[in-house]
Amino acid sequence: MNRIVILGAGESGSGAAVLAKVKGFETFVSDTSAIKSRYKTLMEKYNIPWEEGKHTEELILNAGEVIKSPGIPNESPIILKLKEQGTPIISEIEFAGRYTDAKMICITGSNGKTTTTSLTYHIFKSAGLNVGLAGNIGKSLALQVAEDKHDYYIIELSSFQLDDMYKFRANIAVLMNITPDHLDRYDHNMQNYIDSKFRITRNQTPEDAFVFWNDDPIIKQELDKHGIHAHLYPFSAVKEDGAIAYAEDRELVINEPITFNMEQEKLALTGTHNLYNSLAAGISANLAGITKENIRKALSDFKGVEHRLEKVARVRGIEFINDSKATNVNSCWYALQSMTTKTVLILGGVDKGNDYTEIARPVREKCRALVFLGTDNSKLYKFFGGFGLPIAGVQSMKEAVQASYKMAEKGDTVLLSPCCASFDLFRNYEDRGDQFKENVRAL
Ligand code: UMA
Ligand code: ADP
Repeated sequence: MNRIVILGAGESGSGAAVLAKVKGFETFVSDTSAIKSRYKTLMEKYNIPWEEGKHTEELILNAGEVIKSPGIPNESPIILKLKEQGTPIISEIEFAGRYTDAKMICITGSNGKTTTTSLTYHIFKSAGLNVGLAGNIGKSLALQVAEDKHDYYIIELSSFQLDDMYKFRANIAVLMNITPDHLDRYDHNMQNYIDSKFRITRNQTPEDAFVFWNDDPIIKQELDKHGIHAHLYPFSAVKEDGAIAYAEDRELVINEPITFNMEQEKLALTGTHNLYNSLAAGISANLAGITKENIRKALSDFKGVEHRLEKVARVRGIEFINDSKATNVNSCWYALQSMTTKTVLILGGVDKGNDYTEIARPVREKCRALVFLGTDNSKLYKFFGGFGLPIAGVQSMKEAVQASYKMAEKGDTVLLSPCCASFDLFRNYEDRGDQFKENVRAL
């Protein structure tokens, strides 16, 4: 048990390594690719041995426990070998949870995680609390537990991170929604993905809180199947049975644990999906005892998150919006839902088994034209080809921006909300969004 091996030396692995080392474990890190220099520097600072370009079995199979980076699939040969010999495999978050008494506010869901996590963090931070931001948002929890020490952590959790969590307990667990995503990692079985999301409620006690969207059909159907002990805080866009928070008469209302209300118009984030995000963040802050004044102020002065319905510029009366983070169909549905003008939609990329039926109606109702941006646009042509809309098929962001600009009319919006991953033409969704912004600014 005294030897801990960490697989993957990215953000989570390097942070876990530092924590393992400072807690006195014999620590070893192994990565199949070249390790980024900032993570090498961090490990060297703590004298942690590592290897790159391979997973050497003799150095890994003798571990008492293995911490696996979330990007490593369960089917990878080294993981299969470790499982076969019964070595416990945990996530960085599980490991970090053992070494802190801080209050854990954990946020998961298929969409809205990063926005809700950032907004919740903003409220806690603005209220003057000693709070850390961690998890799938890009910051290792383990490193903060080793180096920073906070009283609260606002943690974004992906299903991959939840998969390797066993004893971790969220004081406040937030489940935004469940729609198909990452099914390639779940044997194309939706139930596996759903079970993974519900792991956020594991180990919760009646003193803990489970905050969730009351109108999500999957959450509704699954709620009774997971032995949840936490106190329930369901929210909805409208006042309805069961919901303790909602919008009513242009006000955002939270009834528990302390009554709270504010004018909906004052919310920094707009659109129905962002109402959900504001409700979830508001409930969590309310549960933590943050004053109404502080919650109101922070919900209204939040600056938003890059690449999520981000206004880029208005060029000759055409508004350009960057929603590059919309990497699945459901998030694009919400983006279209919040459009108030005719829209030229740019979509496409690496399709994760998408079913575009969900956005057929808003596309017919709101779109003036479509731009398909991907190395293989055939599935998009097949689905949308008969809609009677002008279509441009392109293979670079420059062409996409130019084609959309040409097809849009004054007063329209050009929306990049791709429904797909970005890896065919871009490094990642940030690169895709950045290239969009550069090309818009160059018009
Ligand atoms: N690797 C191996 N062996 C393998 C496969 C990969 O050693 O068989 C190595 C890679 O070479 C790489 C390292 O593992 O160096 C990367 O691990 P990782 O992909 O798990 O990435 P981290 O840098 O540790 O970042 C992870 C999350 N990444 C993923 O889940 C893919 C980050 O979420 C998260 O911010 C970070 O931990 C801290 O918690 C990113 C993400 O894309 C933002 N998440 C997905 C999403 O939001 O859709 C789930
Ligand atoms: P995640 O971290 O879960 O990917 P983000 O907050 O980054 O979520 O938002 C990703 C995209 O999902 C945004 O571009 C937006 O269009 C959409 N979105 C945001 N919040 C929600 C929500 N509560 N429900 C559905 N879609 C949402």
